[in-house]
Amino acid sequence: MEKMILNGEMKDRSEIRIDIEDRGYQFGDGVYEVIRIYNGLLFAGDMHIKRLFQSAELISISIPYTQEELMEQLKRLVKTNDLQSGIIYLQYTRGVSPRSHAFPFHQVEPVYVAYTKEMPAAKGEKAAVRAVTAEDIRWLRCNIKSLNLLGNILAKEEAVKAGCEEAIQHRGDIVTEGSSSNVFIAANGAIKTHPANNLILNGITRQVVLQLCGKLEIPVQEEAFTMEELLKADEVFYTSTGVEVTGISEVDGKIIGNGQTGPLTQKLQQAFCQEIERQCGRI
Ligand code: DCS
Repeated sequence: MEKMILNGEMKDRSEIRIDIEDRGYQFGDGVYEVIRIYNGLLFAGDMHIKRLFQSAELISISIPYTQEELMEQLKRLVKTNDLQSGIIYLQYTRGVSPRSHAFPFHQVEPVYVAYTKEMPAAKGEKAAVRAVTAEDIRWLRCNIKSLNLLGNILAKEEAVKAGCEEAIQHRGDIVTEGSSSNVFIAANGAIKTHPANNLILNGITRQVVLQLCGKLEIPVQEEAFTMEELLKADEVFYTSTGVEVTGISEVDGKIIGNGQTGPLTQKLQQAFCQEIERQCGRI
């Protein structure tokens, strides 16, 4: 039986009860992370845990562990569940308190849940996918990995309705990010992606890809780009813990490049695979 963590304790799913007045349930008042596991090891685990602490701090939730303690718990969970390939999902909510918008008057303990899910590691070449564009209707603190995902969900639904994999969001003319991913373009041998400010989530995969661009000496600009640049780009790709580095073949029906994963994207996919291998061993 797979175990989960509730507030630091390992439990069976059937033992876990979440209160109706958990502020995560009623308000989406909490933060989360999704961490990939390859060969039973956390990929970029430190970066994810650091971001979790940052997100929590930005909404004044205090996590009662050190980053090292939390990491040890997650490693133990993966080991207990004998997970080789998959993800850890974890979330922290502000806790349980009678429903009222204001923070609980009396200090309450945050509620922390973590569980694992199997997901096969993609082997071999990944096919490029189709995307649509969608107006970015989210709030102005997208740098916080908040449980509040309504804007993201509505954008993803636009993609699903169009038979596409992802929705590329834009504020007016400026491309921000995917509904659950970061978006990059390549034009004239250089790469562009939205700067890590309050308008996007600074993806861990994004950060790894930027480091890899540095190593490979691929020119990269963390600079906002327009819808026109997106549609005219030589290559478009998107990144996340789930999709890793994946090419985009078509945006709103317009073919990008030759409609297949472009050469710079391929180069980064290979480098990303090597980075997985470096951290977690061969997959
Ligand atoms: N932008 C948004 C809005 C996201 O939700 C995510 C990840 C990313 C970017 C990419 O971040 P990572 O590279 O750190 O994954 N979303 C997670 C999610 O909700 N499921 O899987 C990943």
